[in-house]
Amino acid sequence: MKNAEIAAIFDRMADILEVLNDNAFRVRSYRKASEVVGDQAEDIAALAQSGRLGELPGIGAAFVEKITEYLAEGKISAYEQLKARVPEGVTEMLRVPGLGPKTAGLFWQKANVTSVAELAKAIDEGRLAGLPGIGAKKLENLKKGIASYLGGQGRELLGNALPVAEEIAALLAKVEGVLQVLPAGSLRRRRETIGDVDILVASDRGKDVVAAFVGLPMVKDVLASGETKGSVRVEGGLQVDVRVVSPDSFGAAAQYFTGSKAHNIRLRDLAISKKLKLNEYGVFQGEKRIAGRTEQEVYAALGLPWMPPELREDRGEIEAALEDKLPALIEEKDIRGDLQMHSTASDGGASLEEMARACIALGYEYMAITDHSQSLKIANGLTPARLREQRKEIGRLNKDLAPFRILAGVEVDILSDGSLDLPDKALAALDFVIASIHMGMQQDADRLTARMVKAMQNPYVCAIAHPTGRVLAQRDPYPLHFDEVLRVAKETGTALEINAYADRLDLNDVQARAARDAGVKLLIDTDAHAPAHLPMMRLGVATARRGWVRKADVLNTLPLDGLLAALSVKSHAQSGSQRTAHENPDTA
Ligand code: DGT
Ligand code: CA
Ligand code: CA
Ligand code: ZN
Repeated sequence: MKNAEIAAIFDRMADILEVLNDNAFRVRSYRKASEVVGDQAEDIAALAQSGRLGELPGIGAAFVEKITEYLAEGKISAYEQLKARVPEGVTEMLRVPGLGPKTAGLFWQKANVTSVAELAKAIDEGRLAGLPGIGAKKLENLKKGIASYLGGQGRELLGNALPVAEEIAALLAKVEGVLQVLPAGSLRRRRETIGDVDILVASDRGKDVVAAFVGLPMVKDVLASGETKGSVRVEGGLQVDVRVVSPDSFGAAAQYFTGSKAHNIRLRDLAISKKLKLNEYGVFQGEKRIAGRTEQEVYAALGLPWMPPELREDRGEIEAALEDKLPALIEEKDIRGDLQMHSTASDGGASLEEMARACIALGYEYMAITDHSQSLKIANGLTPARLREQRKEIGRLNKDLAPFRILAGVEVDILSDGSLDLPDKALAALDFVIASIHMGMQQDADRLTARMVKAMQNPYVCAIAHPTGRVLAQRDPYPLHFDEVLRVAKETGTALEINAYADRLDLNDVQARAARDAGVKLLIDTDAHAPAHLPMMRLGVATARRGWVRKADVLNTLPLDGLLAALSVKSHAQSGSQRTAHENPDTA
């Protein structure tokens, strides 16, 4: 169905006309046409075929011609001509939050600003102050808008978007006439960042649902409000779209609007190869709808099993499904403990006991406390003596909290030369050692990889924390020869962490999958610095699922004794082989 594409083009044409300061009626006619086409439940192509396009409100002969042209040629020449009249950078400026077409046109024509970069410069140089309607406050807001557009390109962290989406979904579920609510799009697929939130509602009372939605308390700006669609911005700038669909097509809409686009394109091709048609209203055989009410039904009509949204990226899931080889993904309930967190002993905000009680409240069987090591002075890292003190406290708490178990751990720094920040003797006394790089990240890939390899070769290092060091929207990953890291992790029996903290998610989905494929064991840990961070575990599990990770790939799904056995394998194996070598010098 081309409805959405055509609606988007008319909207962009209206934008460009407005930038060009064209007649306001003309601009409005394009906005109206965009809305009518976008809200149209029936396929525009079908309407065109039966000659009923002109019956749509606001769609006169000129629009009928443009739509017909698009359906036949895949483009609209009037749009191509309009685009040629405005520099591309000026149209791009419209994507800066808070910058509308009128203002963009003004900046272009009166100050010769033709890109986002030039806009930022012009504001800094004070060249825009004094233009009609442009006050200091407006410029201040534009600067913020530019920053948010450039950093993250306007995308929000999954960890921030998820609670907003869930709160809105819960409120919508209470609206009269609402039968089902589903946050779809990239959020349902649990991508690490979210462009906008797409929520689907099954109801026969579209207008009332949209009215209730745009009236919700967290709504800051209403961008659109129609018969079946509403679009708003909430506090913080996140855009949320709601679409209301009939219960008959809810499954098809869920499938379509969950995406990804790449996954959908593959499914559509599969449908075509079976002489079927797939769109957001259902699966059709000729005119007859053969599926649409549930996603299950839609996939089944295409000869596929239902598949978890996290897999829907066209990364081999369709091939796997056809061969009945989809992985059984890890689930949140499989997690039995959290093995990376900090307390007030280093840079955490809560005591060891508070963290432990919070873990118990989450239903965990164990946790590891992993405060920083001594070199990390800004984080008040622990010396061997302070670690010994902490172990006494752990012993006392373990008596009180049994059968819950606190593992004595540390997050030991990998120093610039690859040596560890604590002597082996201090590490040997602990239940769990996770090593990580916090300093010297500007080294080249050869040196960083060599440091990590050396750390993994230490028999007491159970795992590597946040292996690439990236922080979303703040810091790129440091360069590593990742294949070499995987090879040594596998060879030494060192686990790699999927750090679940919202702005880390490190390993990411693709790296987690590579690790799994290489047979490397994983851990999913929150790196919590307070009890409130512990629930971020779900973000790590989501990332693991996007990486096709199964329960058996993740060490902290094991019961306590299984975990302890797995953690000690490495030091035993290495001291074991040393012993063998010592007893049989010939084989050394
Ligand atoms: P985002 O918002 O950038 O994080 O990513 P999505 O995946 O939520 O993308 P969005 O919001 O543009 O669209 C929601 C879903 O709608 C998308 O995942 C798949 C579907 N969709 C959107 N545009 C197209 C399209 O042109 N073709 C097809 N087949 N599906 C589309
Ligand atoms: Ca989206
Ligand atoms: Ca969207
Ligand atoms: Zn760390």
